[in-house]
Amino acid sequence: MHTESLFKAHINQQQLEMADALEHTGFADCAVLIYSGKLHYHYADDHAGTFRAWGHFLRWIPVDRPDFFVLLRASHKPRFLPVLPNDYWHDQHLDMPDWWASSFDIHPLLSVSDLTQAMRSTGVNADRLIFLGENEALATSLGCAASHINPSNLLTWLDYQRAYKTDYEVHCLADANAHALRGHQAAHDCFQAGGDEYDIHMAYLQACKVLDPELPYNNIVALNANGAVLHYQHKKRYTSADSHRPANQVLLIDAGCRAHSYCSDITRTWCAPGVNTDFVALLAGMQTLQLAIVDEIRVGSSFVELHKRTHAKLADLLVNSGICYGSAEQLLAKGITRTFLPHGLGHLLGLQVHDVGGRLADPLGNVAPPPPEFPTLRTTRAIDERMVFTIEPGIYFIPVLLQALRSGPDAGLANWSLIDTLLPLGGIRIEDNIWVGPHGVHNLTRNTL
Ligand SMILES: [Mn+2]
Repeated sequence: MHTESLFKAHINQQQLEMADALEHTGFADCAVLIYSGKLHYHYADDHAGTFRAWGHFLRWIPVDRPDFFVLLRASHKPRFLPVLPNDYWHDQHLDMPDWWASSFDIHPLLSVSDLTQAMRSTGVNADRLIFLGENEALATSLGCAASHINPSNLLTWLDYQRAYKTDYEVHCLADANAHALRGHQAAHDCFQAGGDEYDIHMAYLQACKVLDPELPYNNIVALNANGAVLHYQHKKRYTSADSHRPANQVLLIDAGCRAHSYCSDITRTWCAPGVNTDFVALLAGMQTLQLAIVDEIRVGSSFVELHKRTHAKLADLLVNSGICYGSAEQLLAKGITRTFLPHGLGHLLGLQVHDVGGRLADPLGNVAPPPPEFPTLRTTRAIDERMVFTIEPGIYFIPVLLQALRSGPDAGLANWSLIDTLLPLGGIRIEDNIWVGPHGVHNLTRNTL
């Protein structure tokens, strides 16, 4: 289907969902003004940090810019109020292609202070106006009561619903995957050619034709032992004068892209030729495990159960690869798999890379906490049609966690000589983005729509 018709259907669906949300949260028939957000300047400076619009704004307007508003009223076309100042320091031009702009009534403003007048001309009564977004002072100046500024029950309801993607959103998420895969291919090639973390990161950006601030998150580009740092943040670079540069053995790269603000989140692990054969076999084992977990996804099954199944399979892998002794049951019972996989199996994915509502049991705000032994699991939702989430199992050799195992009562269950060989190689993670569609589970990272 054409993007314009997908987008129109998306906006129609958003209007129905907003009316439903207002009805259920005690705000029936209220108008809603959603603010994209403002720039945050550094202290005593005219430079601002990287801007990221509110997720609930981006679900309506696919442009990530500050000081934009969207006004939603029952039986009215949504109104888009972008502030486009007369500014000769920055380019304030806004491209508004028909495919999305035709879904809105567009009323540009010259300044945020023009909003009051613009709202007055809509005839919306301030008593019946809800404001969503930062800048509560602005909401107050429009006459909104405190109870109508970011009402938590409404935000929770919208957070919960955001897990259900429209066809337009899935289309964007698929594009974000295709886009990122070009970067992953270039990163792989740069790694095999001997590039350092900086070179690999730049190869990724260039292949995707993006700038750093446009990424959905800070790329994790980890060579060798750095792969065991779960959110490794550096891009280590060497000059030709550095004589102690280690050879590339393993690359763990966790990198995504955005398409109309929808994110992809993909991790691949690559070995250079000649890497320790136990590690190469472990990588093959993890690739098989990851695809097997994807195969187990069913509508109605619990993400928590899937996470537990991952640990059961990891226990088998630890035994079969000779990293641990004893039985898989024993490793699970003693929590030893958590030493090697301390993060959750995955998370909801959408306008934010760790999308909202992952632990909500229902739209009313009841929370489903993760099991106490898995506190880092980001989603506990029952898997449902229209959801998109990541599946990202891994196995890591993390010194601080291994030290605890080595000095504890279960040290005898681990093959320390093998672990010491694998420690300099960091770890493995394989991450794909999964859509639970009407015709079954679809891997957006491995298959085009
Ligand atoms: Mn992820």
